[in-house]
Amino acid sequence: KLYPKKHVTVIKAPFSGGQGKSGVEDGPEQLLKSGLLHQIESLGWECSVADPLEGLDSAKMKANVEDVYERCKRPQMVSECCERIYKAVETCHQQGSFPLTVGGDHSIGMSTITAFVNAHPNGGIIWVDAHADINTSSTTCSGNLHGCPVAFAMGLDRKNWPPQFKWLDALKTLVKPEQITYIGLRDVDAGEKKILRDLGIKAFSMYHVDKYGINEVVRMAMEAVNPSGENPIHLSYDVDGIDPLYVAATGTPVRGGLTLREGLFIVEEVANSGNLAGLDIVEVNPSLATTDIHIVDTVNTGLSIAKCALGDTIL
Ligand code: Z70
Ligand code: MN
Ligand code: MN
Ligand code: MN
Repeated sequence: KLYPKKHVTVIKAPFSGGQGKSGVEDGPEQLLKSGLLHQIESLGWECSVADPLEGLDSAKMKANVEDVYERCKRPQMVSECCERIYKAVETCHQQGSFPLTVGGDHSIGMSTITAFVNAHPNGGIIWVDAHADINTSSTTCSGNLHGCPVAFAMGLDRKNWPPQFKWLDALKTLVKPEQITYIGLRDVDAGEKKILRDLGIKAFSMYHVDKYGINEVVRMAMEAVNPSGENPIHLSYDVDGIDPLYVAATGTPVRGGLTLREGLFIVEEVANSGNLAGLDIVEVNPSLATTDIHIVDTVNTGLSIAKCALGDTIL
């Protein structure tokens, strides 16, 4: 059993430096305010909160126009925050507490998945997202580092990394192409498609969800990253993987996404395998709602993802 102590650490990552819009830094507080901790406890887990970005002046860091390296926007801010988040996730794995990292934008995925593979070198990663987030410092068109965390976690294009990423450069273990797969893709840049093809990274787009059904897609995804069935799995969940009908309050909504049930089934099935070792819930941006219903829908989707990860799903 991975977490016999049934202890969760909610790692708050109120971080927005990986993209331009503001508001995503309010995601963690919004989920906590809506009862995340109470929900976790009512599912029978003990719960504590970590706040690794406490004391940083995020607004000031985000406003620093000098924080640019070639195409990459805010490398200093992203690196500094992501290093702190890495350490918080690392501590969880060392202490046997389930790391539930709540964003914030998806840049922090570079921390959660590298901390995961350093604790579990044979682990597998399932990245649920409309986007592949595998642009390198050279292929990114937007310069937004939340479009790049997978490439950084894999050490791609390392020679062109902004010099700030020393902590990442020093890690013993990085993510290998066969350790990661995707579900929900539908907005992938041309440069990213080439990287996915060249490295042979398995990916299940919305086309595959339609063609095979979500049950078969999750089975294939788990088989891809955990062929023995015995290794831990980390789930990095960008809420924009789910259709904007259910998740409107997010930075880059893309039509034609997972239904709410498909999106939750992924989490239930990985949790049922007994191998779920960590979870990220990212890109909840309450300020991008146009009505209050949008906020309620989006936040409730985040809460449901957490519930499916930590609760028994069998009646
Ligand atoms: C695009 C880029 C992205 C999330 C947008 C978009 C990346 N590929 N990720 N929203 N969550 O800018 O690199
Ligand atoms: Mn662990
Ligand atoms: Mn996305
Ligand atoms: Mn993402």
